[in-house]
Amino acid sequence: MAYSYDDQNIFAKILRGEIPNNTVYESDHALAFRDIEPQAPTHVLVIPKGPYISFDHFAAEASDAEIVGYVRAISEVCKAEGVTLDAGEGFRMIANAGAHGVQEVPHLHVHILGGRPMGRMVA
Ligand code: DGP
Repeated sequence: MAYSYDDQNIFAKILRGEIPNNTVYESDHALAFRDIEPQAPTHVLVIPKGPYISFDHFAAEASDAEIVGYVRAISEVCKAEGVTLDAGEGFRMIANAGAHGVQEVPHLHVHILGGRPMGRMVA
């Protein structure tokens, strides 16, 4: 692997319970908590529990159980927040990666944003 996981990143510390967080969902493979700087009425970060920096690392190295568990966790959070197409008005998922993606925390996380109409995507 060209990149090595930094186990001192803030989300690793949250996973170890060293930093408090506003948890909304937890399973064997994933943890979800509210973003500290919310950009929308719903702004939840969903992270896998394993040491993955980005989606490409996760897809290449995680077990099938971890991948299914992570996807289901994202779905459960959307349902619990009432933003699914069945229960609400929809949402946006964003996963930033690396320097060009402007990833601040080097542990894979999906942002779930909802509760208001999003702007059009612009780079
Ligand atoms: P990104 O650019 O995708 O890496 O965004 C990282 C997000 O993490 C950003 O929206 C702010 C959030 N964040 C950073 N530090 C903390 C923290 O200590 N707790 C929580 N809940 N969120 C954090």
